[in-house]
Amino acid sequence: MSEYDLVIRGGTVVTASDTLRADVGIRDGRIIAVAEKLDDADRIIDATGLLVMPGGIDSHVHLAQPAFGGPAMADGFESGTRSAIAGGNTTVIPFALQPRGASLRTSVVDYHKEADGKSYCDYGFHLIISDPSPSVLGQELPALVDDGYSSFKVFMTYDDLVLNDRQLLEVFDCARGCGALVMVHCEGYDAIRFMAERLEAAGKTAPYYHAVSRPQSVEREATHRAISHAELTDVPIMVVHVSGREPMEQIRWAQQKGLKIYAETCPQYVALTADDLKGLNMDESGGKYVCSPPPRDHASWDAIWEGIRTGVFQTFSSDHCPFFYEGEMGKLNPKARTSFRWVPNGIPGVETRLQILYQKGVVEGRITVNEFVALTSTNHAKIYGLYPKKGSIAPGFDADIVLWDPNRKETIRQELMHHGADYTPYEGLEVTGWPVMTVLRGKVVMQDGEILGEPGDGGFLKRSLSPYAVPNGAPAL
Ligand code: DUC
Ligand code: ZN
Ligand code: ZN
Repeated sequence: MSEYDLVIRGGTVVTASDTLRADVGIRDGRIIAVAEKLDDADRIIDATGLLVMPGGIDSHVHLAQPAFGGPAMADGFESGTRSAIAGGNTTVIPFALQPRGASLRTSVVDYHKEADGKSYCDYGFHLIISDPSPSVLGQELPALVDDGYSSFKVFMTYDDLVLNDRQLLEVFDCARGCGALVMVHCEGYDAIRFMAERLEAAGKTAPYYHAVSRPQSVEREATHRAISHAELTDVPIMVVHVSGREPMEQIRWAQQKGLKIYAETCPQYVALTADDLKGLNMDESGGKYVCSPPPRDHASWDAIWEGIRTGVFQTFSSDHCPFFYEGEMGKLNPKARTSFRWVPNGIPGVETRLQILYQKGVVEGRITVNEFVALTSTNHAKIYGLYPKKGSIAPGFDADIVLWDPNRKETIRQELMHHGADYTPYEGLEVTGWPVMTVLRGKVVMQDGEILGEPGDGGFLKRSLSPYAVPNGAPAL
């Protein structure tokens, strides 16, 4: 019997802290050696000229989420995780959503039925709390956190999901008590409703007005409010999908005060702008880019880079939330053509996240390759209770690895994608740097764009409490 099942030989190993020429030895799905030269393996993969990095962990994706009567998502677990591994990811964390009035536990059980046996990569679940009733906060949520669902998301907008300030405070307080990390969607419900109704009354219904209806001030105000509530309850929070300078500055201000406020940004906030929503002459094609918060402008891209470079942002996630463009279920469906308000809200991106950050960050000289690994993998593992199992290349970690060709030039195109959607919002974007192999716990699941893995290769991850969720220390109320 060989010492290793697999040796990845001759590559450059990149972690969040180091870049080194080393071989990686794998046995039983785990890394057991990182050394100058390893032999004695059942299989040797030649990684000469390639970067050997921890597989991407995308801690913000939406798969098979209930549609509330609207169009269904373009990805369930099978196609969504197929797309994830094609893009160099080995773990995703989608959301088990509690519909109002439903039990949280039942929502989780139902979501497992969507996922189990279908996933090409490993997965955990965040929870979405839409109905923080006394039984949810008193019993269900603490029990689920204990069971490995150690983070949840709350919304400050959307009819079906919005929590009022009192509810936010109750949820934050509960998170503090059970050690969970709260992710917050920061956009103000009333301001958006006000704007949307005004715009519609003026006949401004094209997709572009989606962006006009939720400007940065709406995001800034909600971000500040969430931070204030987090300060009051002394609970760390993660502000997700931050789109530009105004919310970024609120977060930086809070961090400089010593509050544990973390932040995530996404490819759409460095690669798309609100002008993309104009489509051709303000027609419906702009619907392809409708997501929330909306993409902003080039000055906002600069602000996001400032936040990435200075450490305001810890994670770079896709917020993959795929809908079709064409057809009855798509962004062009008849109801969606009547107003931006009804355009399915979200864009695909799990397969292109790494390439976009590598191009715009590493190739264009804004971040180091080590920062790239931190932003796409290591920090996700640390923040969401998966470390030291996932997120690095060192003895003891799962052998979740992406082999990256730093010289490969590609143009992002729908025909390269493995997702269920019928378009990519990044069509035509030229990048240098591409994932050429994905290894999940020692198994090669993607090579040169070909999917070699199978549904069911991925397993559910019970996550630990996040060390990032530990409060600053004020006595509990
Ligand atoms: N928030 C998300 O995180 N994803 C899609 C839509 C939204 O509002
Ligand atoms: Zn959101
Ligand atoms: Zn999202």
